[in-house]
Amino acid sequence: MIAIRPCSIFLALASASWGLAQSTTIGGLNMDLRSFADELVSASPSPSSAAFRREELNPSQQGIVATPFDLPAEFDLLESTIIGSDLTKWVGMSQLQCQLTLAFLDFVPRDGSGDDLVVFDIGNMESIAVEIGATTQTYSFQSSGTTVSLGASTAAVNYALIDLADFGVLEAPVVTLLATTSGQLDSDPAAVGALNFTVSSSCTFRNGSGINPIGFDCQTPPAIGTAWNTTIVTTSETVSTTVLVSLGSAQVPFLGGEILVALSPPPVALPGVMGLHTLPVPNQPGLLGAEYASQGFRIDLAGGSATLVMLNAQDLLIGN
Ligand SMILES: [Ca+2]
Ligand SMILES: [Ca+2]
Ligand SMILES: [Ca+2]
Repeated sequence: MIAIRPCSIFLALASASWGLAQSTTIGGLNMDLRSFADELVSASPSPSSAAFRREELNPSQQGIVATPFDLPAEFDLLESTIIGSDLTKWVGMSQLQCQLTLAFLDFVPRDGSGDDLVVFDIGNMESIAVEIGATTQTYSFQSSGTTVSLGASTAAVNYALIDLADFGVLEAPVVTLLATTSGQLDSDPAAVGALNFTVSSSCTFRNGSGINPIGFDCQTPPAIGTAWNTTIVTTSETVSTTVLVSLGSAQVPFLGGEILVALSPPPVALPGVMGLHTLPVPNQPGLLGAEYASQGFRIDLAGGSATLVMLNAQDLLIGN
């Protein structure tokens, strides 16, 4: 029988949230790595036209290496350069017609308090135009006061801070960057990230080797300020059910099944009645993006003996 610790779930959730998030600090901005753009939707003109240049820090020399895009993988190279949080690679937008349209898939920029979005630029401080919805605004880059390093090379990091209120939108899942200059003094965006964001809460089915019966599900997703409701399928022999929530996942053989949540630190048990367990998720923005593992358990009484039935797991992403 596994030990169930009825300690404070709120406390455990709240204290665990920051430990899990992977973040980076750039120019005083602390950013979750998942808050950066995830996909290059389109680039115009064609990257193979050499209007774009892929540039990256050379680890062994001072200065940069400039690499023109070449067929056939130019779009993918452009995407890997602008997507994510890596500032050691950036895109030179050398013609006025240059446009990059980016999509945010997991952490979607939203209009919160103050600035909501940041565009990082490398080297000289030029300007960039940003199109969101039907509105285009132009920003001059400002110094972040920091540099990015790779080996012996360093480059200045600049940024433009963007308030979605200036675009009249509540969310910006798609953002387009447009060059404002042409020639050598081109803008050099390296990354685009969200400072305020929406996260879609989700439950993701997981079942280790598949030996555990399936019978644990989410009725509602784990969103802050709401009740996260779960269900466990019971039988006529079931005498009790339990849901355990843990900081991490596991796959440990136990009593003919598998424990799918990490047991250290100890998981917490959700309150509830048989088959229905609920957790009120605190309305704390700091929980956004926190990830947990959960698993359903059942005790069945057959022929006078109790059997612990380990069910599938659900991996949780706390959203809003
Ligand atoms: Ca992202
Ligand atoms: Ca705002
Ligand atoms: Ca620049």
